[in-house]
Amino acid sequence: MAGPMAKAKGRSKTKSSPTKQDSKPLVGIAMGSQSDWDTMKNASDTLTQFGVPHVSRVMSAHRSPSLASEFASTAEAQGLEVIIGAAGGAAHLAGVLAAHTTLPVLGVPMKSDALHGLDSLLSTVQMPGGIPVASLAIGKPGAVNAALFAVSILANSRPELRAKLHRFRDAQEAKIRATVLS
Ligand code: RP5
Repeated sequence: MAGPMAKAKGRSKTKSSPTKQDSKPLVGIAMGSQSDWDTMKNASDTLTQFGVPHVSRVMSAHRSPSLASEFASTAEAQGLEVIIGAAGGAAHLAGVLAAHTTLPVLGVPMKSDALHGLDSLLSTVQMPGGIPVASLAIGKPGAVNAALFAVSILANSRPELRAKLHRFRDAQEAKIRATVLS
């Protein structure tokens, strides 16, 4: 199926990749609406950059609650190790996903029309004690950072992925050091 409805990407093509042996997705990217895909594609692209297999799905905590609970409650058995949950408005998707799994859930608040994402941020970050959601920044920076955070979690047991993260940071710093203002 095309688009974000069921999109598995990022399988390694190189022998040395830490994820070569993992044919199944390691990260699940869930978003509340297809309208979130423009933003969440940045998370998918970042995971692809690191060669991390992942799947992107649309599911809603309020429009398709059974799909969201089924996705989260079967995620571990499916081989997923991290879930990214993105939603806007009264953004309870990440919290609902976290309620159905003990896998780490990273929440990305979407920028909303009415309150520019402040509603999404507070809905995602203000989880009552007992069910954690790690919340990232609103919008694209949060989407990119959620993917980087997922990579860093996966890197705990994949040294080659850790090395890729170091190379990523080094390149980022080199770019800043090379910046010349005219
Ligand atoms: C949330 O409502 C979604 O995550 C999205 O950010 C927001 C608006 O959804 P649409 O009305 O564009 O489908 O559930």
